[in-house]
Amino acid sequence: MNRPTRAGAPAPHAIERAIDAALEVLAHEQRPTGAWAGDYGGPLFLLPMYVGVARATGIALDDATRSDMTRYLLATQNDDGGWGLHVEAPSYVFTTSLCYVALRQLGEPAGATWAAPARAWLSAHGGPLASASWGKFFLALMNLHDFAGLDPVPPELWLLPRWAPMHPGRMWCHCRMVYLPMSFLYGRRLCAPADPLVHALRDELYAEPYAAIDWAAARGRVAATDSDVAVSAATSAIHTALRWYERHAGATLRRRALAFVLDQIRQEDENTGYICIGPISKLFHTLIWHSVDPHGRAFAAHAAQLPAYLWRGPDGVKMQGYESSELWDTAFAAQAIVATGRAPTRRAMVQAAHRFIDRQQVLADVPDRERYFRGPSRGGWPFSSRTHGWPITDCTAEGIMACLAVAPHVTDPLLPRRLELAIDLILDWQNDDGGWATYERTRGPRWLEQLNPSSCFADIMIDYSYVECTAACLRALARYRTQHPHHREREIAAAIDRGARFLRARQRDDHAWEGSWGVCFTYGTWFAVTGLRAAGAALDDPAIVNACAFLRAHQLADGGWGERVEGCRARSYVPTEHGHAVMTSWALLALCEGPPTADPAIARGVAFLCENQRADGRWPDEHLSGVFNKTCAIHYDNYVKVFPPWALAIAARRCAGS
Ligand code: LAN
Repeated sequence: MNRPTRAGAPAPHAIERAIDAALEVLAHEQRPTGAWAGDYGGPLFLLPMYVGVARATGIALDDATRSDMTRYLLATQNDDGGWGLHVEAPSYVFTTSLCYVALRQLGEPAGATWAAPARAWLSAHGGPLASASWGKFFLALMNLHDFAGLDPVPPELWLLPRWAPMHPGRMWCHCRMVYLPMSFLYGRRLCAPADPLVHALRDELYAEPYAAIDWAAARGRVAATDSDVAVSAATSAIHTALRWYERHAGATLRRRALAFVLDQIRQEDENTGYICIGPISKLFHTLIWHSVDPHGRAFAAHAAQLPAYLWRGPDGVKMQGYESSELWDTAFAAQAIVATGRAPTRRAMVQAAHRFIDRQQVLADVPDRERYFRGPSRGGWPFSSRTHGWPITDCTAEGIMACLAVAPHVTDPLLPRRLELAIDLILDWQNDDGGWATYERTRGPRWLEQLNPSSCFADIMIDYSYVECTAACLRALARYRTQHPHHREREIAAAIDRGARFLRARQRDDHAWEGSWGVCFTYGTWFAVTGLRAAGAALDDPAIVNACAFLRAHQLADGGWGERVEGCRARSYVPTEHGHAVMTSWALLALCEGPPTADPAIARGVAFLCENQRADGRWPDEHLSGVFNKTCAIHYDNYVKVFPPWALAIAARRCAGS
């Protein structure tokens, strides 16, 4: 494996065999629903929160689950004793504190062999008092940190007039849906009872006696390990003002604010079938309903949906970044199968995938949507399932493209009206800068990012236009109009033009595009190149030619491409030692959009993929290729199954000169 490759591409029949073997793997892994699902783990702050919430609410974890969670946490401990923000990251105080607490809550003794190095790492880095703010907040919920040491999150912010630039309704939906329940928990100072384990943990976590800790002095303290994003002077000033407010907050206004927030929470629960938009809000809502009404319907419904977020893998049980990635995975898989030219012989697989995608399209807006700060949903596709229901720009685009790609191969292609709904939503979502954001049009000013209090996640305050989302929407609009030229013809043409201009403006001086949701320049460049080409850029457009040259310059000696997640934070290309099948596939898919001259880089990339495929049709495990908010890597299990056959098929056609 990873031998330097010959100069030429493998023989055509060898490529065909590789594609067949990869499709056999996909066929084997398709679920009866028609979907592909996969491990969506990676971040290490989620499972400990799950364990803590289960304990605080009395949700029992069976023995097998406990031991598999323990196994996962132990397997992800770094050699220095700590835990990273994600499984490949150096240790953070945030996750080390939380993972330590979780292991103890799972029944591990303080004298276990993993525990002393963890405590030593923690105390050498300032202990929990130096954690990123979300870590302190969670410890406070567990009664392991005083609320006096937290930066205030007053629920009254939700009562600001809607036009206020700082109104939470203007924030990126993931940020506001984390701070929404946080403000309730903070407003009520909700925390778990101080049982014997809590007392023991207070002694284990802190250098000084818990009662003697100067919480006020430690406010705003963050270890260097947890400081990816500087907390600005403006944020500190606002925290000071909010602390003053906290001391004077009137009970009536607080009651009103808490009631407002709880109503928002209730509606989000109903809109998402108690899944919630993401893992943190899910856990916080569960805690809240347990405190509001432990015997009520809402808490029971939350408890029932909690395991949906767990993934059981060979490395143990983890909490995923979303309850599933099924729509996203299935939309890509469907497009990949069609791209290989094998849809006619894989009819059942394609038909089932299409049925799944068809069923996940959201067909109605959420009730009373403006009151709940929701945009339109009708016609969109979510990342996981229709039950979750939050539609996303690029998931909608991939949904459209998958449906268009499979249409000639299925008995019941998506109805034209349903495609129109999706296209209308995409048109509605375009930002003034010509780009597309993730879930909503950008609602807040850019300077709001200055108030990001997280210290370990970048770009969380507002929903920005992204290269990938924009490119995906361009591909979908362009592809749609070739097959349905008469629906909103002029608006589509104008949207494509503006989107293409946005992409061109985002090309960097080194001719790459920076990705935000995959690692990193390979991912961004693949999206941008295919988006621009779909928008009408010529094969020899300088933007395309230069981008291809950038990719060629980063091809590794083994013929593959590979980038490390560190490059996302550093905002520069950080190569891996050996090629990666996923990144090699993205690079190949981009290069195949370039000028049609014989390209030895493509031949070598194809050879890399063929040589590294195992006898069972799979490619070996590799570094995580997904990312969010610049710092946290996340695992897309199906990428390594879907992208290599897709890229091989496109590149093989290219090598054959067709
Ligand atoms: C996701 C998952 C899907 C992902 C894509 C659709 C792949 C992307 O193209 C757009 C952004 C999106 C929707 C996305 C955004 C950030 C998410 C929701 C996640 C990476 C999954 C988990 C992450 C979420 C923010 C985790 C919780 C942490 C916070 C900082 C709030």
